[in-house]
Amino acid sequence: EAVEYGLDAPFDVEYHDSIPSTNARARDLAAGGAEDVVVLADEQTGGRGRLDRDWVSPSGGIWLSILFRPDVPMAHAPVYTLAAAVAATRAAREAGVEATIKWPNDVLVSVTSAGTSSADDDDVLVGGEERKLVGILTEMEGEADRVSWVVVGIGVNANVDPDSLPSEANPTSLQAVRGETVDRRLFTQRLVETFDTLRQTPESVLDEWREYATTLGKRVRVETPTGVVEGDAVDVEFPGRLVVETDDGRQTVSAGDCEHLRPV
Ligand code: BTX
Repeated sequence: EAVEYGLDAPFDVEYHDSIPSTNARARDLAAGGAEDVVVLADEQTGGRGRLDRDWVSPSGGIWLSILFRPDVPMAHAPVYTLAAAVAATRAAREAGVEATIKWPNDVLVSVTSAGTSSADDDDVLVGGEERKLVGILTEMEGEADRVSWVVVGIGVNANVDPDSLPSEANPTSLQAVRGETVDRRLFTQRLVETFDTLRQTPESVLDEWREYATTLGKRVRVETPTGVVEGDAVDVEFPGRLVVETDDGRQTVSAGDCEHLRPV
């Protein structure tokens, strides 16, 4: 299976049939001095989401972490989360799945568009809902003026049964939406290739991000460690802050400070 994942991108590839977490493995590799590595797994037994939440990662998904060492200050690192969301969304759309981005790090599919390609799916009956296709977890270490390493973890529900994922998260998968399996090698190739381009031109990430975003133009309520920000989400600004027009004026929220965002 490892051979299946030879990537045509400037990264070494490390493939595991099963591993606790590709992010944890990539962090270990970073501590050992490695750079430009993609860690891939068919299954994770201890996958992690943000804020130490679990990420359920059965066999058939695309669970990967990209380790690299960009020459940027720590404060710029959130842009790589947005870059990963753009790369995953572009790859999903190429696979026929109309994915959209919910700030800061969720890639979703709305049931309506899912319904067109799997009309006999029960999911269609739910109506108007957005389901989670991809999760992204970015971790980093370094000094304020320069990161030492960044690990971008991307979890794509590829060929997995959404019923095997936590139902409260409203999960879906590429397979469920398409009604057939997706070529994981090809999807991974496109995803990593796009990410590789975007990481070199971070200033180009936001335009494509805005194109795919569902959050902009909506009224939102964002929970942060310092309180709730509620208002109209009007824009995203570098390196990933959401601009919210509140009753008390314009406020920005950093991607890392978002504990929960919901439309209101
Ligand atoms: P998050 O904190 O935004 O989302 C975590 C929440 O998503 C969980 O609390 C659960 O409700 C829900 N959830 C868990 N598993 C799934 C799933 N497979 N599909 C949909 N919803 C789910 C998102 O965190 C960041 C996830 C990053 C995962 C990648 S996979 C490769 C790398 N290794 C690793 O351990 N994490 C990253």
